[in-house]
Amino acid sequence: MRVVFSLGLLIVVVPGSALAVADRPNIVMIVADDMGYADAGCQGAKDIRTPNLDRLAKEGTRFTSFCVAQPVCTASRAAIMSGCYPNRIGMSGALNHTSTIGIHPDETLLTELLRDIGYTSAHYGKWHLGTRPVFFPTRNGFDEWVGLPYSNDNGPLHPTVRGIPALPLYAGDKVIATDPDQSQFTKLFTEKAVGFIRANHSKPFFLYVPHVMPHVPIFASERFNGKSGRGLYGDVIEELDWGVGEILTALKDAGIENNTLVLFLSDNGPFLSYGSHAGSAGPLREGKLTTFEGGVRVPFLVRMPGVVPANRVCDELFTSLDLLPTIAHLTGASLPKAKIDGVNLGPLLLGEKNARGRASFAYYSGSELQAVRSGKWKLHLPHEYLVVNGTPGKDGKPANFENMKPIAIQESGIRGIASRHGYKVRKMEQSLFDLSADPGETKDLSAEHPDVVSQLSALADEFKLDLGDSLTNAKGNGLRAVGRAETTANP
Ligand SMILES: [Ca+2]
Repeated sequence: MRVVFSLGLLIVVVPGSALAVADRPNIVMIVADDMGYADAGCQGAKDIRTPNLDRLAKEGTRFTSFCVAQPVCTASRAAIMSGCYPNRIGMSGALNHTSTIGIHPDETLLTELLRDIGYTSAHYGKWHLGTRPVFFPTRNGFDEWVGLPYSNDNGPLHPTVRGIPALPLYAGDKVIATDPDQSQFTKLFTEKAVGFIRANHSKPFFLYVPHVMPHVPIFASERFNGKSGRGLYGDVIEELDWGVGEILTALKDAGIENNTLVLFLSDNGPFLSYGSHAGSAGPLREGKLTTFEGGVRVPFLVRMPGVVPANRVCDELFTSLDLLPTIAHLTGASLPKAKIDGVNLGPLLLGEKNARGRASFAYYSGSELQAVRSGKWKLHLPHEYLVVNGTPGKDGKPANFENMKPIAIQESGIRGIASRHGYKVRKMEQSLFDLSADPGETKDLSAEHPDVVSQLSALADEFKLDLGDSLTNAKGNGLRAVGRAETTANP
């Protein structure tokens, strides 16, 4: 089944029937980078003003158990765009300027599905699914893009790694600036987004705005600098919130407010080692780079007036894997031919009676299966994880900065990340948490509920068979190839 919207009325259309292009809803997806679960007023922040995000929550639905697929940039974005667990399609971690891999050309991304039914699309912000032009957004269904191929600390501003080349800002395949003034990023991508809406409001479009901020190093423009109650980090969030407001105004001015699905999310939790320059996961445990809720559970706000229920808070499990099939359902797009992991949560999004969230979720970190969730239960399998090494850092420096030596080589793996970002490695034993009563994952209930442990262990075994697990040497029958660049020359 698929649905079309007209003047706020929901019409169910039988599969395969023609859908007038003009009736298809526009999609605006705004993604913050490393914003924490509690970094907006509607999410509990007391010292950051986010009237526009709060407005999205009021005029739409705020999902309180929305998880991204993995707690780090590239992996998370791969899932958003493909509907697949990132390890299924060979994507993990965060690509950098030396990376020669990227999203495989055979993977069908959300943009390509929408393009096939007549959508125009643009990308303004950070891509991170391949840092060579052969993998860029314009080779993956976008009509245009302006932004960074990888993270904004992947340049001379990195606090601990030396010898990284200048940060390139691209428009299409062309570098239009190197080491640009990062205080202008939020403004730039917002202005581009607004211009795109003005130019394309008469036909269906997909506007993807994966902001560079608030990933370190953080910057706010002059207008926002020093204005919030939480230092520069708060300023940066308030500017992002302004950008959301500009986009909402542009939609209203173009007369397409009621025919546009607006989604706001973060790609992973806060980079806690950076202390005063990091966000907050609120009541959730840990942050970015971990499979605790603080790493993967993020703000998720969705608005489409008259279609997505307003002023609703929904605690059903929703993940970034589900965005592709859910958006496909709303727009009438086809699904990719290859297997995906996302579930169509259209009925839940639209507030249909008794509609539920997804049944289960696998928490992978790279190729390690670290935890599984079913209903309210989350079982951690034994794994290593990162905790901030001592006092969190400040002013752009990670924890333990005074004891770090600048390094030239980016060592991979958990210890490499720990050494350059101020973390240390800890061991997690098998533990069972009731997320409905204990979202902070503090009380291990495995001794009280051996039956639940055994059910979730069986679920973990199913994931291992399909997607593998490097912790137990499970190979994974469903893993697909990673894209490899045609050239290893620098872009
Ligand atoms: Ca991120």
